[in-house]
Amino acid sequence: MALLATGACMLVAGCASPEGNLTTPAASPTMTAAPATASPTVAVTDTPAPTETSAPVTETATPSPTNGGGQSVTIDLVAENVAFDTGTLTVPSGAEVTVSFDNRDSVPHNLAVYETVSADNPVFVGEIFSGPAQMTYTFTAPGEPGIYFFRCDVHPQQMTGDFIVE
Ligand SMILES: [Cu+2]
Repeated sequence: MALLATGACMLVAGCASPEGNLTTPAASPTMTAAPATASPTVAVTDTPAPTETSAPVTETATPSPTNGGGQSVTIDLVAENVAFDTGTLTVPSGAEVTVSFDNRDSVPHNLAVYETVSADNPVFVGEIFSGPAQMTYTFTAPGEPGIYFFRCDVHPQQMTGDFIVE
């Protein structure tokens, strides 16, 4: 059907192929029957506009201004065999943090949070106590999001982790 239409197109002036006729009518010498005004206005728009917006979308993670907004979180933390059961503690910024600390060792441990890994600027230093025993720590998370540092002050080499404030 399409072939027939294309053949008929040779005879009809101004007929444009639906596919976009690439054969320039004036160049073909066999098209003597075609009038001189054989549709030179067939706009071959085969230039795909490269409108790919591959720019990285800058995700502006707007931190919700809930600092000190009364958020509270409870974290279970276990110390056993001179190791914490997690290497990461995550809390919302400015939240009231409650840590249920379970020391299952007979040796003393604690939880202490600092601003940096060099144990600068303590955010919170929990009481050191021997187990097996449990203690509940409560403190307020820093208002500024970031990666802080926590450790056991008795075992600053073995018992460390990231204290992440979101
Ligand atoms: Cu310890």
